[in-house]
Order: sequence, then structure tokens, then C-alpha cells
Amino acid sequence: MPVGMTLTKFLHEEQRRHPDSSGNFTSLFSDLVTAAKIISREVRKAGLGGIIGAAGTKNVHGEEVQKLDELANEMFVRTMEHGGHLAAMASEEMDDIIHVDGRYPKGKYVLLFDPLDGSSNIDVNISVGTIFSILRVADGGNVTAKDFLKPGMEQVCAGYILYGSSTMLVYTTGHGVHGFTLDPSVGEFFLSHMDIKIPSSGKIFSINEGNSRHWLPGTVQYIDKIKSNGREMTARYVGSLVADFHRNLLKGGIFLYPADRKSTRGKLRLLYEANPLAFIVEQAGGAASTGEGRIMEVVPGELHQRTPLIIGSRADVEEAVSFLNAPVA
Ligand code: P6P
Repeated sequence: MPVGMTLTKFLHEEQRRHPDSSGNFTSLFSDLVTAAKIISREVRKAGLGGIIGAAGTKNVHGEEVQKLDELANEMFVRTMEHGGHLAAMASEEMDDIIHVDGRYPKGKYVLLFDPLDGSSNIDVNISVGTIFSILRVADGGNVTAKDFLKPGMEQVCAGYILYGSSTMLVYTTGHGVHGFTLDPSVGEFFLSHMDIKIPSSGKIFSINEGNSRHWLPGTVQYIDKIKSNGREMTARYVGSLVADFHRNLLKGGIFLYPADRKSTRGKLRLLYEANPLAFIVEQAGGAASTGEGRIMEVVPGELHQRTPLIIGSRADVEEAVSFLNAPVA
């Protein structure tokens, strides 16, 4: 029985498919994998290390910062900044972009990430995740926030790490979606889900029904429709975007965090949550919409811009959008 395909080997095989490749991207991604392994180690023992619970500070959005949020953010920055492949980074936890220290060479990529999404679940041992997106920049030496404000179509790579019953890394570079599972005894990610495709429709819907009093009429009508007789839908909502997305990616279904009267622009972040997951789901045959248009066509106006997100199986997203766009009766 041959040893499974490691992520390291897979990346090098992918690189060989691009003979003109400099190897910079492969090296950048390898640094990202190292950060993922470190965060996984810390998440797995969070209850023991005295690092659960709030850090006593708030992030740019006024949200309680959990200690593991800070640690994950620091792990990413420290692991990624000296590789010489990045010009700058942007994190959900940091107000402004993070320029790579002048001591280190600058590369031609910028990394956007949510270091530990789902932080409210950290203390109760429910799955959390890291989400990342990589863009190319023309001149690594003069990067500004404007270099990050690109539509999702310009991503060169997107992925997530899910710290669930196992730690999985799922990513795309535009050549399909591939999933790798970490074997902690070896310290390697092994290919476990080659060329993931989302079912064209599903039986799962994910939405926080606690917000239903704020929903706009189109959302009310859509949810009523899929809960009506004749539809065998089931509700699943973890409250961790990566966990909810990953389950629906594999089983089919739809996740909705729509605009409502409370979150008029939606709650989730465009650049480092919606865009990377939209790239993945479209590569897997699914769809991702704001409710009015394709997520990956939105031209960002600001780094931490929020967006409505309707994402999952293509037929389900199209049906939901038809309701959300319906003229108000
Ligand atoms: P709500 C977690 O805080 C998060 O950013 C996503 O991971 C998740 O999908 C969403 O917020 C949950 O939000 O309002 O349902 O608790």
C-alpha cells in the first residue's frame, strides 16, 4: 500500500504543471501550511493552555477578541512575513494592512486571512476555521490597501483550514478543489478529497433563524418555501462559517447570511471570508451570490467590507436568489 499523497508532494506536482513557475507560490503555500499546523496544535489543546476565553480586547469590528484569535493571527504573521514571497498581508484582526518588515525581501503576492473564524465557538469546543485568499501584485515594493481591493475573480488561490474532528485544508488555485487531512502523528497533510464537486442541489439549509424577525420579505418567503411540504430539507447551523460551508460543500445544500434589517450589508466579510469561499464553491461547480449578483464580481470599497452571502449548490442558490430579488409584494 503506497504512502498517500502528501500536500507537499501535491504542491510540487502542481508546480511541475507550470514549467515557467518560479517556485515562489509553492514556497509561499508551504509557509501557510506550517502556520496551519501550528494553529491546529494550539486549537487542539486550547482548553489546557489557559488560552481560551476573551483576551480582554476588541478587534476592528468592536468584537471581543478571543486569546486564540490573537495567537492564530500572530502565528500567521510571524510564519508568513519572512518567506520573501509576500509584499503585505491583511487580517480580520488588524485595522490596516501589515507591510512585510523591511529586513525581509518582498514578494509579488498579498495574503488576506481570517486567522480563526467562528471565535464564539472556541470556548465550547466547536469547530473553528482559518480562511485565506491570495492575490498577485504588480510591484511588491509599493503596496497599499488599494492593492487588496480586488474583485474575487482576481484571486490566484483561496482556501480554508477546518479544525474539526480532524484538521483539513481545502484549497483551489483555479484547477479544481482539493482537500487534505492532517495526520498529527506524522505532521503531514495527506490528500483525502481529490477534485471536490458540490452536488447540484442539496437537502441542507443553513441560516440563523434567530434573525428571522429582521429578515426581508424575500428571505421569509424563501425559507417558508423550502420548509413547506414536499421539500425534505433539513436545518444545520453550527455558527462557524467554515464548518457550515465545508459540510454543504461535501453533501450539497445552501448557506445564507443575507442582508436583513439588522445587518443591512450582511455580516460576513467580503475579502477574506466570502471571496475565498466563493472561489472554492465555483471551482466545485456551485455558486455564491450577494443576493443581487455574483460575489466574485463585487468591486470592494474597503478592506473589512461586509457582504450578504448566499453560497452552496448552484440550483439552491439560484432558487434562493430568485426569491431575494422578487419585487416586494
Ligand atoms: P451569527 C462567526 O462569528 C461568524 O463570523 C461566522 O463564522 C458564522 O457563520 C457567523 O459569524 C455566525 O453569525 O450571527 O449567526 O452568530
